[in-house]
Amino acid sequence: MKFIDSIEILVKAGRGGHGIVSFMAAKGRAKLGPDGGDGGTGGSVKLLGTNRLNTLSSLRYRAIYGAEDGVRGGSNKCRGACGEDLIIPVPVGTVVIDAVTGETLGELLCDGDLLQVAKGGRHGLGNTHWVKPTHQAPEEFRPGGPGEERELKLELKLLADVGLAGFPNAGKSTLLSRVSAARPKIADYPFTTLVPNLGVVEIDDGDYVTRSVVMADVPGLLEGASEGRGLGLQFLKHLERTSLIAYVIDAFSEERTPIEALEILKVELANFSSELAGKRSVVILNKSDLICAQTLADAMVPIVAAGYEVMAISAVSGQGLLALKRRLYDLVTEEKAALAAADEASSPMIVSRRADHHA
Ligand SMILES: Nc1nc2c(ncn2[C@@H]2O[C@H](COP(=O)(O)OP(=O)(O)OP(=O)(O)O)[C@@H](O)[C@H]2O)c(=O)[nH]1
Ligand SMILES: [Mg+2]
Repeated sequence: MKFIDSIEILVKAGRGGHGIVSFMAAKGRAKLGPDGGDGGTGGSVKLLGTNRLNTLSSLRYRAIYGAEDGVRGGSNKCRGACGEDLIIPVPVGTVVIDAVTGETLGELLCDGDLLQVAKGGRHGLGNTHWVKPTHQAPEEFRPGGPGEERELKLELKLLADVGLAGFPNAGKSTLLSRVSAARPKIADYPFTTLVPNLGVVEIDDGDYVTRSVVMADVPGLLEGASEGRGLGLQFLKHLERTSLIAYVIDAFSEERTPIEALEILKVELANFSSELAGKRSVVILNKSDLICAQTLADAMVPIVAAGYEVMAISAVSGQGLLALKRRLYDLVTEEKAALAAADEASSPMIVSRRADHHA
């Protein structure tokens, strides 16, 4: 499932510092010789690819990203300081496009990749550069050049981190719409969702870098989906690359108890792919606003006994959503780290002679 996260920003490099016109002064004599220093180069704006971000949402809070100007030169041939570059972290996979010309400027493919998107203004020159035998007191200088300015469109293809699996009407789309800016169709009948929806869930705990996970809401599953009931299992392929499966269960359902619902869902997932069913998962008991605390607690007991982590929420009232978002973020982060470590462990390594001998 492709979903494009995109954002437009204006980047402005710093202007170069001006060169100056200045002369050494000595007592009694006005001008000894030119000593106007050069200005400093303006700071450039660069994008830095990082694995620490997975969406562009942290860039949403500012429209203009400007680097520092260079400082003007001083007398005594003092060179002005260069403006500092502005480095903007973006997720790996970000494509950078000039919003005016439509030209693709580059793509940040690896952690640590740097792409300059606005070049700092060139530095000015002091009047010392114009001195000649016939021109001992030059008044010329070169001002600092303007920094480049560009409107950028950044685009990122998102992959879902958390996949919602559940019966029709369990509240999957309601949940996605409450925790993200996605606006899937919601209605009180089964199979409201016919195509998958993705949303970026931000976990804003006041940090500078906004943490987020990408959530996928797919059409509901029925018992027997693997035999083609309902919409079948075709949509589950969108959950294959997620780090985490969240089973969304209607705690108020009269048709089946939450543990029964969970078991059926698990069987259907396993029929589709054992890898999918074996993924790390959590259980979300939704519609907790419709049942009393005791019934809710009783419903959780067999789920916990079956080895699942379970969280109760109400996608409508908002109860439990903050805790859920934080937990999903932690779990996704853990799973991603575990996957990265497993990748590393499966790369070729040297086996010791002793281990060989015993094997
Ligand atoms: N009271 C209550 N109603 C809810 C809650 N969450 C969802 N609903 C209602 O349940 C109905 C189904 O919600 P959806 O979000 O469309 O369910 P879904 O799981 O996406 O359904 P499908 O797309 O058909 O698979 C709607 O009428 C929602 O308003 C909740 O926490 N409390
Ligand atoms: Mg839906």
